[in-house]
Amino acid sequence: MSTRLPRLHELASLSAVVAIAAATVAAGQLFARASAGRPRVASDETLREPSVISSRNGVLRVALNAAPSIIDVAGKRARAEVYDGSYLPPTLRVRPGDEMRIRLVNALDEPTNLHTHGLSVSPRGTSDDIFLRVAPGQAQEYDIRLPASQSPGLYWYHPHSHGNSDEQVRNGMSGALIVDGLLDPFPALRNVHERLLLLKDIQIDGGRVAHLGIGKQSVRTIDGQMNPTIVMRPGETQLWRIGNIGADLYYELSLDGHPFFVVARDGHRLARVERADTLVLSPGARAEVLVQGGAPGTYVLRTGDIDTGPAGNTYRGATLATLRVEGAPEHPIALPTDLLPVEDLRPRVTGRRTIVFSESRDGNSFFIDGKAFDMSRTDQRVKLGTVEEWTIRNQADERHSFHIHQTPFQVAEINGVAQPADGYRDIVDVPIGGEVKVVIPFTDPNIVGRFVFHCHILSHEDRGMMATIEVDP
Ligand SMILES: [Cu+2]
Repeated sequence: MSTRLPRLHELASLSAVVAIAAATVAAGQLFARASAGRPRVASDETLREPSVISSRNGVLRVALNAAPSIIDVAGKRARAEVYDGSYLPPTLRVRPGDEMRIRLVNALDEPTNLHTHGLSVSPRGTSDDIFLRVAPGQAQEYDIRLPASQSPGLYWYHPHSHGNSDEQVRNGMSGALIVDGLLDPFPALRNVHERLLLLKDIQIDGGRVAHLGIGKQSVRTIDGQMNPTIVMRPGETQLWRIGNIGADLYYELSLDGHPFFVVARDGHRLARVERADTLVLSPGARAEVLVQGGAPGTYVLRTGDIDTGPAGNTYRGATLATLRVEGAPEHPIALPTDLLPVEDLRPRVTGRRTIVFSESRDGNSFFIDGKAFDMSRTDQRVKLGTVEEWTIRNQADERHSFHIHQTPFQVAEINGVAQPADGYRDIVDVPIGGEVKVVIPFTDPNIVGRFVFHCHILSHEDRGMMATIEVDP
C-alpha cells in the first residue's frame, strides 16, 4: 500500500497501471501455457462474440433496456450506461424484407432513442425516426420494416438523441445488425466460417466510464475484449465482418502477414474483391473482408497511429487481437475477382448541391453550412425520384466524416480525383480543406420523410455538425 496520497497525474495514469497489471497477469498465463507445450501464445482469451437474436418467420422481436449497470469490459469492471447490462448488446440478424419489432425501455436519467444505421427504412412514425425522444422512465415500441431490396451486410444500431449520442455510444450503447445473404450468390464462399469483430473504445476512470478527450487513454476493444485470440487453420478462408461501432475514433487496421480481401463496405457488396493491406474505418464505418490463413504461427491485428489534423486529435495505435493459425491445413478456396455488377449512378444525376462542414475558431462549435443543428428547421428538401450529386466541402482544420441516413451513396470524387464505381457506402471521410463528391439516390419510396445527415464523429454531431433533410413524394 502507498503511504502517501497519489497526485493528480498519477490518478490520470491509473487506468494505464491497471492495463499494465492485466498485461503482467496475461504474461504469467502465457508462460504457463508455453511451458505446457504451446509456444508463443500472445493472448489468453479466445474471441467471444455477442449473443444473437434472429428473426423468425420474417419478424424479429427484441427488448432493449437502457440502464446504468456494472459492466465487465477489457478485464475491468465499470459503471456504464448500456443495453441489457452488457457492454456488447445482442447482434440482431434479419433478412431483406423482414420486420423488426423493438421495445426500447429507457431507465437512464436522460433521453435516448434508437437509430438503425444504414438501413433504407422509413424515417417516419415508429420506424427509424431519430426525432423521437424517449424520456427517462418511458418505453417506445419501434416497428421497422426492411425493404426486400435491402443490401445484405453489416449494419448497426445506436442511440441518436441529439446531445446524448456521443456519451451514450461511448458508454457502450451500440450493437451489430446483420442483414443475411452477403455471400449467398457465390457457392464457393457460402459456407466460410464467419466472425463478427466489433471495434469499440472505452475510457474508464474511477470505476466509471469517463470522457478524457478523444483518444486519450482509450482502451481499444474487439467484442469488448482486449487482445483476444482468433483461431484459424492454414489455408482456411474466413469472413470477418468488422464494424467501427464506437463514437469518435478512426481505425487503420492491418493484420501481420495477411492481406484483407474486401467484399463489402458499409453493408454494400463491392463489384470486385478488393485486396487491401490496410483498412481505414471512420467512426461508424464497416468492412466485410475475407481472410485466408497463412503459415502456422501467431499474427497481430493492429490499428495504426491516427492524426486527424491540427484542430483534431492524435492517438497512438494499439494491438487489437492475435490471429493464431494452427491445425490441419486446408486447401485454400480460389477467391473470386468479380462479385456482382454495381450500377454507376453518375449518368442519372438530376441535380447538384454543395454542403459545407466548418467549425468555430475555438473548436467547440461545429456547423453545416454555417449553422449549428436545429431539429425544427428543414435544411434541405429533395423530391423523391431524384438522384443528386452533393459536394461535401471541409473547411475545418481536421478530418470530418459525412453520413446520411436512409440511403447509401456512391463516392464519385475525392479532392477532384474520380473514383471507380465499385460500390456504395453510407460514410465517407472528407479530407482537411478538401472536398468529396457523392451521388445520392433519393429513389426508394421507403425513405419519404424527414431525416438527417451529419459528421459521424459523434462529439462533432452532438455539438452541432448535423442538418435535416426532407424527401417529398
Ligand atoms: Cu466531424
